[in-house]
Amino acid sequence: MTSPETRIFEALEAFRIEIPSWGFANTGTRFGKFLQPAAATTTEEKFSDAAEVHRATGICPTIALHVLWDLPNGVASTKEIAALATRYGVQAGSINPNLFQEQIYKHGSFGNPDASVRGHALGHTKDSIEIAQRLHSRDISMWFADGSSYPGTANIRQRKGWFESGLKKAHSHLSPEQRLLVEYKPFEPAFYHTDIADWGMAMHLARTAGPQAKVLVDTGHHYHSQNIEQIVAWLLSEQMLGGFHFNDRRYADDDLTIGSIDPYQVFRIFHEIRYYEWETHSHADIAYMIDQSHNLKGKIEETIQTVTVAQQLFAKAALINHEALTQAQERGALIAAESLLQDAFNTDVRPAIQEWRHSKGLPRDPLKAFLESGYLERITKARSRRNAQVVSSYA
Ligand code: RM4
Ligand code: MN
Ligand code: MN
Repeated sequence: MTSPETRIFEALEAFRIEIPSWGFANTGTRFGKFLQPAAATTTEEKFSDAAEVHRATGICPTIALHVLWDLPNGVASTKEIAALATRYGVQAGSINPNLFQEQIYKHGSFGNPDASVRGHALGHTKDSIEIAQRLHSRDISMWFADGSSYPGTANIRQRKGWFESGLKKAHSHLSPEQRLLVEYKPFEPAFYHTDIADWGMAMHLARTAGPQAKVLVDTGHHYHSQNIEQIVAWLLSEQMLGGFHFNDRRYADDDLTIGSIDPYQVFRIFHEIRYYEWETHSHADIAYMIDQSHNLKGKIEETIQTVTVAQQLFAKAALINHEALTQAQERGALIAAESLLQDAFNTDVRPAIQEWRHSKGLPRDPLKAFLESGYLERITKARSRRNAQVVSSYA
């Protein structure tokens, strides 16, 4: 077994995490928004903020984009995005079609009973695939708000069929290196049934769509006490895990900071991935992404905090001795097996991570470096007037 520090260094070399453009914008709850003077209101500002996170941490080279919010002119916006990527040194990451915001989607998108709405949704998905192609971005992330809120109001089987054929059509537009990620969520905004409610439904639809479709696990999209790492282990074993949207939750889809409520869970997820890789001598091709919106905390600071916590939990999982774990599991040595996880989780990996950062020419303390850079003061001054004018009411 190599030294803990070497294991951490090796793990960190490979660990990159994508941050969402919407984490820098003014967002809120369904009751209203609390505006922040430094929030980003343009795509350029989002790229600029993401670049600061990457400068401080060194592990966020890509930014997830939401088509309607970041590319308002669709395919025609790609030139502008490509220029921003060059200017700020952050590449476009996953492309997220928006199939929930427009009025026509009141009764769904791919599952809408109206064929013309389903056609419109597919057209937007095709455009999103083209946007991704032009930006050399691999993953198209499909999240659907589709569902119904009252029993008897939707034909669940018929909608399943529409999803099967819609996703199959979408898949046929992918170029060979692209992937279609299918995200699931048990409820919200629909409160009776959601068309893709869990990982089994997402996996079925991904398999039906074609070989380049995989499942996206958003950690906030589960019922209470669901064993997410078991879902992860099963998806890995089925070669169907495409990526993650990390966030934490206490009650529903709260989009709280990763690890702020249950860091051990994120650690257990990372452990399942690393255990799989060790056992299969393979690299699990997984997109690690953050899906959080920061309503109350400062957005850039919060994103740096998130990335730092993710890195720590990943490093902790790298400390588990897989040989010893396998032997303990085979012997039925329960306490020995469990202790291997607990000891790794309880190790303070922060000094080793600081050393790794230093070896890469990165600041040892990313948040401190950011706060000392003067960037926050500059953007607060430059953006506060515009942010004060944003309409923020719920109704
Ligand atoms: C959803 C889901 C999606 C995200 C939207 C905005 O709850 O997590 O991934 O795109 O929110
Ligand atoms: Mn998500
Ligand atoms: Mn969500």
